[in-house]
Amino acid sequence: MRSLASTPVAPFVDALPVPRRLCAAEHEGRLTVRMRAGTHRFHRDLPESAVWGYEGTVPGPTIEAERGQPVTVEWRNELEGRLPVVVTIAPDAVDADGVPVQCVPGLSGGQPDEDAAALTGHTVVHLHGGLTPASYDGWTENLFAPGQQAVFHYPMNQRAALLWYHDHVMGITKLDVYAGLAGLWIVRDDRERELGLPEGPPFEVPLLIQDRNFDLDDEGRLTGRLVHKTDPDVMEAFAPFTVVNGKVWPVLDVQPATYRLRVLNGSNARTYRLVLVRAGEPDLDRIVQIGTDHGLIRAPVPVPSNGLLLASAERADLLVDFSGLEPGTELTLLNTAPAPFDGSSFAAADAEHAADVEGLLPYPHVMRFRISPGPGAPRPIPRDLATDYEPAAQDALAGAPRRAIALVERELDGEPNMLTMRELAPAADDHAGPVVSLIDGGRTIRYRVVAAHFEDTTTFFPMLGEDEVWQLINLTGDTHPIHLHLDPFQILARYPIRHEIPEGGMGERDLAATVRLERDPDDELDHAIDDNERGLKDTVRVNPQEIVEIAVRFTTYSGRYMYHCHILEHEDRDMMRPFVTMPMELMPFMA
Ligand SMILES: [Cu+2]
Repeated sequence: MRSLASTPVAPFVDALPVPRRLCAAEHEGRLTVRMRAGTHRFHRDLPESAVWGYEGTVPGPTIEAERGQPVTVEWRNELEGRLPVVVTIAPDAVDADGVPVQCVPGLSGGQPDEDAAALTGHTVVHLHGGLTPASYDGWTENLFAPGQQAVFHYPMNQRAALLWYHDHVMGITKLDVYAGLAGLWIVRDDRERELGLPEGPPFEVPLLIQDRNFDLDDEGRLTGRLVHKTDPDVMEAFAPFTVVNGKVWPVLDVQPATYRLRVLNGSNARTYRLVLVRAGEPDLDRIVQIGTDHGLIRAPVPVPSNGLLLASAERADLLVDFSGLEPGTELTLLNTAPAPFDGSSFAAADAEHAADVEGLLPYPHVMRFRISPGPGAPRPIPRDLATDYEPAAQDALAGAPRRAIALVERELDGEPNMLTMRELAPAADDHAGPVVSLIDGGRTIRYRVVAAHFEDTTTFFPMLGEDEVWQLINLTGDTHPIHLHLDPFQILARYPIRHEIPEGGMGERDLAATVRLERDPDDELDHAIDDNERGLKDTVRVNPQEIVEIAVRFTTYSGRYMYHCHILEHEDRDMMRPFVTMPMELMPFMA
């Protein structure tokens, strides 16, 4: 593992910004949010960057809503000018010093992509985690251009949780979000208030974590211009600078008290494994996790001993006890996850040595907490949190409809790989074409591919109110965070698998593969469901050599929705598919 000698800008000098709060109740539930070009300073020592942001800011305002109180947002697209991001594919994966180009600023010899430079601000807004009618869910092709607006109604009939709103335009979500189009959305409810959890400043702090890269001028100085850089070996942009609430490596002064951190990984592609370090040692015992993507879990849990894993779009609700620490004490949040992430572990005790340029992690820094003088007391942590859901049980789901999806990566000559979701259906006995054979002991199920690309015919029609089991079969070498729009799900199982794709088995639409439900002797992943994943989720990490089973029930809204990988470069390269939720009584009329 190699690290770089020094950071291009000083870490832990800018104060952590907290995005402006926009409370729907103070505006009778009617909000106007304008998308605007603006400027933003990502670090004290960086020039201003041109950005696109909600209200022109990075991140956008944090919208706060109350369960059961609908919110109407007029999303006004007032974006002017062209995409404020230079997009490039560097010609080589490493620079003259052998350092991977994604670890350094600048274009690394790449040409600016002219098509990206020509983009004007077409947008569509998705509220991630929202239980939202299909018309307002932000269908990826329903764009609105500069000068146009959309009025979306959000019923907010959903439990308290940290959601986020972001752009979702077909093919360029990665660029619009990277330009700054993302913001947090907090739903609150009475259950959280009964528990006395911190609400609002100073003890509730949202942390939107992203990675960004910047251009260099002719003298090699950072210009602040945003750079989305990939290379011939890695199709995702893994930028070297971690940005929290819009600042590179910020610092937050905290009282010696309990803080509630609402953490979201809003990066395009990077997975974080967060370790809190004090005086060189991991200090994870201060952290208790009380919630996940869709709000409170049933009981508090420690974060995993290696650190808190968050792939793109995953959230964590944390209570961190800073009491008993002397003023001036510093605690640093570090990231130990290399990129692209493949599920492999890294000991928290080595977090300070996690820098690894080959793992596209030149700087593990995320942010720092610094204890300020003040009255301090730990806050008691409630033992029972959520009581409104039961853990999903395999046996209760024995008769539930099952859906199978293979995640595959197709290598292409001269252009970035395609990642697709191959929807599978049982193959008839006389089916002559390629099949995916799923072998579980003595039992074999043969599947054929029924959909391979986003625009292929819809094959998933879940019935409202009916439990379903979806099986996500990862035949790639990377971890994919798979996100379902609309209702949350629970993770039922992770099964280790071995798989083989024969020579020529991966067609443009077809797939031949043998998948065995058994552990490869060389497989070092534990394929466990972490305690903090046993809640209501909307995004799940599907690791290599693994099948993940989830239980989902769509409850309320009929219509056309999407599910996809939340690595935005994958989503934009075809790792996305539609599904249509239907009321049961319409089934007899479906041709
Ligand atoms: Cu993916």
